[in-house]
Amino acid sequence: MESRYESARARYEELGIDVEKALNTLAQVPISIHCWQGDDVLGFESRGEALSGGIQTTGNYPGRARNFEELTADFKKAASLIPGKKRINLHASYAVKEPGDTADRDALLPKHFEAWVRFAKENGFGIDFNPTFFSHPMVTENLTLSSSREEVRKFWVRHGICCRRICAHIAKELGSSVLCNVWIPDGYKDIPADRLGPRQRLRQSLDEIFAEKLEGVIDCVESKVFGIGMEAYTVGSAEFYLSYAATHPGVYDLLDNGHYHPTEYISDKIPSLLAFFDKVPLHVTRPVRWDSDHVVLFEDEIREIAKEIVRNDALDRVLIGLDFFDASINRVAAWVAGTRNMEKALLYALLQPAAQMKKLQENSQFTQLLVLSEELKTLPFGDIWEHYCELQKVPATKEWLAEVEQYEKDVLSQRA
Ligand code: RNT
Ligand code: ZN
Repeated sequence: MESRYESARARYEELGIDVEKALNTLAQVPISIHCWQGDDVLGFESRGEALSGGIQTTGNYPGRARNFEELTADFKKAASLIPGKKRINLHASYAVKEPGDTADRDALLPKHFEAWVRFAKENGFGIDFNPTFFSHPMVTENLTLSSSREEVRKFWVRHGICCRRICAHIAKELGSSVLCNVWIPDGYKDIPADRLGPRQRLRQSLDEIFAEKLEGVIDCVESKVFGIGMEAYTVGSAEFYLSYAATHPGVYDLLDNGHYHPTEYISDKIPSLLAFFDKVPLHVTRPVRWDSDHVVLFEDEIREIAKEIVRNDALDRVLIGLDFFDASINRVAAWVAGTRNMEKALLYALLQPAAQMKKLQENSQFTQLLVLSEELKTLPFGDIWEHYCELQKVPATKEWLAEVEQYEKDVLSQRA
């Protein structure tokens, strides 16, 4: 193995690529792993409600985590098979409440996330956060912050406000900023009579939510092209949120690569935003037809996204988070596969002769650029990746799956 790594390294070094530096850089990049892959986005509220809000998990694979203990155990198992630095991305619906605590979404407090903070501290994870504007009876006709019913709108504004305070608290506890991402499902199935009104109300609601200045909270808003069942109109569209972020310093525009028209790519949007914003948060996922949330694979667009982050020297400005949920396969394996693929894509990007390629473009040497780009695709990348995994003390190859299968046998299959 060592010799395969050495010979692969030599191939990259012929192109002027510093492989050791790439490995060291990658080891410092945090990936924010979404907690919701572990339980089909259901959360701990157990009001017997199904997932709603234009998002859907398909499948009924056995062994879903049903509570904090199970979800954190599964997350830890997954994390042990993934190289690199990790953060855990939470949703407000994963509040951990004492029996009898009836605090609704608009009354959540830092104490409801103490268990998560402890878990993060014990394992050296950072935390990111999402208010949960779906799967709740106060989502009326698929509307939250844009509702014309003032009691509904106000309820969700209060939810946003208490979530930001929770984020500030977590940030202080961990000594690391918390990304607070607002995504709402609001939209209409068919052609609306009024497209502007809901957007004006959403703007007003966001202003109310973000009014309080808080230390350690990085606010962002996430657009979408359409939700399932809300095909005609989405209040929080790309233009809406980009305009909002551009006019509200401290609020960032989160790009989810499952949320655009199929010929639009966020790999091209990242550098556009980098020209104007100091931070660009991401939800990396894989869209397939109408679904926006398949497990991330090591495919072209993921590599292109990673390339834009690395080549623009933006590893500390682009906040990489994942967002997929698959209930048709082993959920722990889905976490591991998707996150390892993000890591892989970053490594792949770090192993490109970026300066040389930029030069070729600037000198209009497009033939050379094309040939070099193709050459890179067949270099012995796998040997470097396996070496990185070994350095990180995680399985280098698909042998990680055997560990997940064992875990399934010992733990997941015991869940009734
Ligand atoms: C939905 C958005 C949103 C959710 C999570 C659960 O389309 O992508 O980010 O997936 O908040
Ligand atoms: Zn998302």
